[in-house]
Amino acid sequence: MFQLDIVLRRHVFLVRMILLLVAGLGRSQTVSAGPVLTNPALGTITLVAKDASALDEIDGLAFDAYGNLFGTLEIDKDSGGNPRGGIVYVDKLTGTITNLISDIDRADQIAFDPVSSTATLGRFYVTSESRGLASTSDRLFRVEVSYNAKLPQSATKASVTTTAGLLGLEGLVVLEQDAGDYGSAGDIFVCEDSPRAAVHAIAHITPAGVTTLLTPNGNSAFNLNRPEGLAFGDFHGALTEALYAAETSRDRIVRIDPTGAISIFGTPTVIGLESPDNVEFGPDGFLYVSEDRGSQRGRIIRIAADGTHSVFATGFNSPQGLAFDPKNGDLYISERSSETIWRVSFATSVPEPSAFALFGTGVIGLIGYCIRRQKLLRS
Ligand SMILES: [Ca+2]
Ligand SMILES: [Ca+2]
Ligand SMILES: [Ca+2]
Ligand SMILES: [Ca+2]
Repeated sequence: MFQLDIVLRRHVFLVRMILLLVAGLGRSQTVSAGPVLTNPALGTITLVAKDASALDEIDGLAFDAYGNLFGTLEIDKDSGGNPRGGIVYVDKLTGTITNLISDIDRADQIAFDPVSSTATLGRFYVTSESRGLASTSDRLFRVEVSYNAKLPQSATKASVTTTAGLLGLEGLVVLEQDAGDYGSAGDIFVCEDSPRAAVHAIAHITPAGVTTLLTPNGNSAFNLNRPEGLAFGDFHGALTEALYAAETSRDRIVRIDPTGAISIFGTPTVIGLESPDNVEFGPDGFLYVSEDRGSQRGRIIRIAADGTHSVFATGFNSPQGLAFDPKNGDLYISERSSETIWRVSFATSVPEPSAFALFGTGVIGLIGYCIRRQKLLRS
């Protein structure tokens, strides 16, 4: 009887597998496969939220120090010229979307400002990729989020008046601490993905609005062609801190010195980098890059401190925003063309390009990252 039972179970199992396979083949014509990690051992990808209305034109992503997730909606003005873009709070556990601001024209990137935030008031900056004329207002916004029990309740916005006119702002960095010749804690960097031919500036802005253009600075060698994402970091101490921009029209990531001098970082052609959009430093010491390519051709690339580019994930529909959860290092990715947010949960040990790097940044780096974030939460 025991033998017969096993044989029967095997048959049932086989029939179920065949049915699942047939059902899967049938569905593959209509249901997209969704994004996948190039190396499945690195972790898992799960869906956080998908909402054609609430996540319309979802672009930038950012966390606050409490681990709350925020996103920007890069929506165009309505036919009457009224701005409709804005900021949403995304409950990362339930996927529930709460609209906090809905009158910023083409809100693009959002960054938490740990320097001026308090326990009850979170301060953020938001860029507007407005397509109007260069202006000293309504291009960069300061947003204040009120909390109740560490959860966002409501938000207000105010335009930062800059001393130079800016247009089509996209990339955004807020310095978490003093950074030598780059500036002081709380200073802001933005870049213009502007329609003004050959005048795509990267600007340094103080909290008071004093604006200095790093690029172009009178030397055409410093000109950029459509800089989009911006990140500031040091690959977990492997390099000196520097500013990095995704130069989308030239399919490359560039390093920008405090003087505005530009150098190409690594060799993007090895993996055929195309239309890089956002750049974000991960807790594992890599610089992550989203590729703004539709029809499931968008990839997430990551770059090691030595400049090596590798394909981290594939199958995205215009991936844009990237943000790492300060609580556990999970990576969140927005898909603008699918109004979707995905989460990558990393396996416990984060593989690194070399054994030395695994010890230096994979484990110790993660602990250091968590300690730094804990300090932020307490301050
Ligand atoms: Ca944009
Ligand atoms: Ca963008
Ligand atoms: Ca853009
Ligand atoms: Ca883009």
